Amino acid sequence: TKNGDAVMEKDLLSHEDLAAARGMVDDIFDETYREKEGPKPPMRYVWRNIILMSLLHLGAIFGLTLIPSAKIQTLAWAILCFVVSALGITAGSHRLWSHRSYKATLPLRIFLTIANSVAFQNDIYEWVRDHRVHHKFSETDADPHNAMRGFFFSHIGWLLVRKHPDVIEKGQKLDLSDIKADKVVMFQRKYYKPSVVLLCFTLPTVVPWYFWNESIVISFFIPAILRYTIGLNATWLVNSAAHMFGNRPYDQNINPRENPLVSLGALGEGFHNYHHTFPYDYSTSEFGWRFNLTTAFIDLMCLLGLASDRKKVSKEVILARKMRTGDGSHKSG
Ligand code: ST9
Ligand code: ZN
Ligand code: ZN
Repeated sequence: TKNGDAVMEKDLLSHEDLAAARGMVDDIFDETYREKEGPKPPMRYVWRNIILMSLLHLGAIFGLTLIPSAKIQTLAWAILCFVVSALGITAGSHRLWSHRSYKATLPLRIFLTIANSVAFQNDIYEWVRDHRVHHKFSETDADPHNAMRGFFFSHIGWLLVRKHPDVIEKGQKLDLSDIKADKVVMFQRKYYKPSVVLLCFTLPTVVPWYFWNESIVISFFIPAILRYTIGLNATWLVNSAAHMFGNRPYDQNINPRENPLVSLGALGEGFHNYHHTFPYDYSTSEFGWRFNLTTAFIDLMCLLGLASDRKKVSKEVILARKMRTGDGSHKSG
C-alpha cells in the first residue's frame, strides 16, 4: 500500500493477514493460555515505589493549590507539556511501537522519543513489552495490569508490587525483534534516566522561570509535577476505568469498554473495546478525530510526509463484527 492507504481486513478473523502486514506484531490475544492452578503467589510490596508515588501525588495536590497564583503563560506551557508527553505515549509507544499501526520516518521517531521521555512512563522498550503481554494475555495472571485484580491494582497498584511470575515468563517469549532493531528506541533505553531528568522535570521547570520570570516553585510544581501526575492518571484510567465502565459494541466477551470520558483525557485511547478487538487500527476507534487528537496528529504527520501506511479496519468488517459478537449497544448510540 502507498502512503496513507489503509490496509483493509479482508477475512473476518484473519488476524494473521493484518499481523503480517505490520511484520508479525505479537499483540494478538492468546486463547490457549491458562492460569496456573492453586493459590496465587503473595504480593511483594516495593516500598520505594509506594513512597515515591505518594510523594508525587502530594506534590501534585500542592501544585493544584498554586494554580491561582500562576501566570497564564505557565498554565499554557503546562498544557503544552501535557499534550506533547501524551503524544509520546499515544502516537509513540502505543500506536507506533506497540502495535505498528502506521509507519514513521526517522525525524518523527526522534520527536516521539523525546516526547516519550517527557511522559516518563518507563522507556519505550519496556512499555511495549508490558503492553504486548497486556493484549496477548489480557485479564489473566500474565497481564501486568490485570483488571480482574480490581480498579486499584490495574490503575496504580501494579506499579507498587513485584510482577506476577507469568508476566515475566510469557513476556520473555514475545517477539520484540522489531523494537530491538529500532536504533532510536534502543538509544532512549540506554540514556533513559538522564533523558527523564532533563525532559520530564528540568525542561518543564526552567522554561517558565527563565522566559517569563515565573517563581521556581510554581514552575516546578505545575508544569513538571502536576502535569506529570495528571498524565500518569489519564493513562492509568485506560487500564482501570476503560476495562470496567462502558459499552461493548464490538465484543461483549471481553472486558475492555468504550469510555468517551477516558478518551477525552487520554487523547483518543478510551475506545478500548474497539482497540482490544482491532489492536492494529491506527485510530483505536471507528470515529476518526472524535475525542481523538492522536488520530488527528497522525493524519497531520502523513500529510507532512513524516508518516505513512495507516492500518484501518473497513466499515464492513466492523459492522459484521458488531453483529456477531457485540452487545447491541451500537444500535442505540
Ligand atoms: C507507567 C506506565 O505509568 C504506564 C503504562 C500504562 C499502559 C497503558 C495502556 C493503555 C494504552 C493506551 C495508552 C494511553 C495513553 C494516554 C496518555 C494520556 C496522557 N516481559 O519490571 P521489573 C523481566 S510507568 C518480559 O523490574 P519487578 C525483565 O527481564 C511510571 N520480561 O519487574 C526485567 O529486566 P529488564 C513510572 C519482563 O521486579 C526483569 O523482569 N515508572 C517483563 O517485578 C525485572 O523487571 C515507575 O513507576 C515483561 N513484560 O518489578 C516504575 N517484565 O527490564 C515502575 C519484567 O532489565 N516499575 N520482565 O529486561 C517498577 O518499579 C517495576 O517494574 C515493578 C515490578 C516494581 C512494578
Ligand atoms: Zn494497545
Ligand atoms: Zn487494555
